[in-house]
Amino acid sequence: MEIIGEKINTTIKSVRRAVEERDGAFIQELARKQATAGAHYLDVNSGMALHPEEEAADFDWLVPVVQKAVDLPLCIDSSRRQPLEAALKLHKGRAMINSVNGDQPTMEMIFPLVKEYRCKIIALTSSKEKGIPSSSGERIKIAEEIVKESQIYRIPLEDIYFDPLVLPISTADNNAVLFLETLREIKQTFKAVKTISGLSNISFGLPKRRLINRIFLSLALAAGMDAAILDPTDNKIMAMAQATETLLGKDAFCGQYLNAFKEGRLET
Ligand code: THG
Repeated sequence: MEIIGEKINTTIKSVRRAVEERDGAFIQELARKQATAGAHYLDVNSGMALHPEEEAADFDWLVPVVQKAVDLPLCIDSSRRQPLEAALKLHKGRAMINSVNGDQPTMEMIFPLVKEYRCKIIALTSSKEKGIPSSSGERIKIAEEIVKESQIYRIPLEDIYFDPLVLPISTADNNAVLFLETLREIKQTFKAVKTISGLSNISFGLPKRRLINRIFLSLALAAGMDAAILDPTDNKIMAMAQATETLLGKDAFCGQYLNAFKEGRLET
């Protein structure tokens, strides 16, 4: 499983302050902690900036600050052109963009950037017109439109990470099942594409959210999910992820599991 560390996100108050005050040490500490914990990408979000120019200026500062601290590619969390271009110009390695959806103007803006900068791209199965459809069939239809448009630019299918979108289980009993069904159908329909999720919306409105999030991660991995946006400094979720991958036959001779044990990464 590929892990995208979620913690450099201005929806978190302490991070918002650090970005506003240009507190590089704080951001670099968050970056190092997530890298040490096993993140493969770091999500970088400055979505609290109201104006695109402001968000672009934040990325001008954030991208080099983070990449000076850790040798990891970033997941640029924006859907606006100016901030994305600012971030991609400074980024070292192959970035991921978070995200495109099924809106035609958004696709026509994002896919040329994906092509030019050889990015990976997270694609949400939603659109302005349809919102987040309540059936997996309608979500697959949006995914089909995204795949079709992406092929105009010859984006390799394995660089597209579909996010089937999680709605809280507290608002409809079927929301987790709907997510898992959509994920399986996307993998069956498009074969080479990847799947990803932020997971934590599932537990919104319930107590002991991390309990729900951890079990949901295991279920999603069993359904074939390739990547997750999560807090890699949460030892319990990382231990669960490792045990699940081993159980799913993705760990020859339990080597990674035993290694994680030796390094003390299974202590919860
Ligand atoms: N899919 C995609 N992108 C996403 C999501 C997704 N980006 C945003 C989100 N979901 C994933 N990122 C985060 C980042 C931070 C936190 C949760 C998800 C977080 N939340 C604190 C909490 O839950 O306790 C509250 C914030 C705070 O401390 O103020 O840390 O699904 N493509």
